[in-house]
Amino acid sequence: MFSKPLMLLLLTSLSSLAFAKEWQVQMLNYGAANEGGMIFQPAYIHADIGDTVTFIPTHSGHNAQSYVVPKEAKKWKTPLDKEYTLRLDQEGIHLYYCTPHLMMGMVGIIQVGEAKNLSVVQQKAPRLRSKMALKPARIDDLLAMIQAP
Ligand SMILES: [Cu+2]
Repeated sequence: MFSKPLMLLLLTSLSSLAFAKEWQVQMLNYGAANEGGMIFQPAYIHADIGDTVTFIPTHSGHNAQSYVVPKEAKKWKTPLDKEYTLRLDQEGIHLYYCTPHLMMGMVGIIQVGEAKNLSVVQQKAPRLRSKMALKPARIDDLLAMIQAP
């Protein structure tokens, strides 16, 4: 049998390596009854470093494009109507939108670990919000879900 400290060590390394979570975000023409049209689902994710997020083109005509990314992360843009997997290797917040449907309020947030770039997100969000002719309150709701330290 393993000693207790060794067991703890094994469990710790397993939880950080083997159990990286694979998130999925559906790109939809309509959400639940009270959510309205053109929506990412889920629109807010709190992930850990090492997790992945795959954008699924459940309905056609959508993509996802970063607006703010964590400090050391690269900007990203998924091709229209194609599945795309994003690896989350930097801590902080990704604020993103659907290029064709920003005007209709199609935005999302991925928080990776701690919200290290929260001040940048708060500073840049109003400009994105000003382009949301429909459902601008969606971005307020998402910003309110961010878990700050
Ligand atoms: Cu869209």
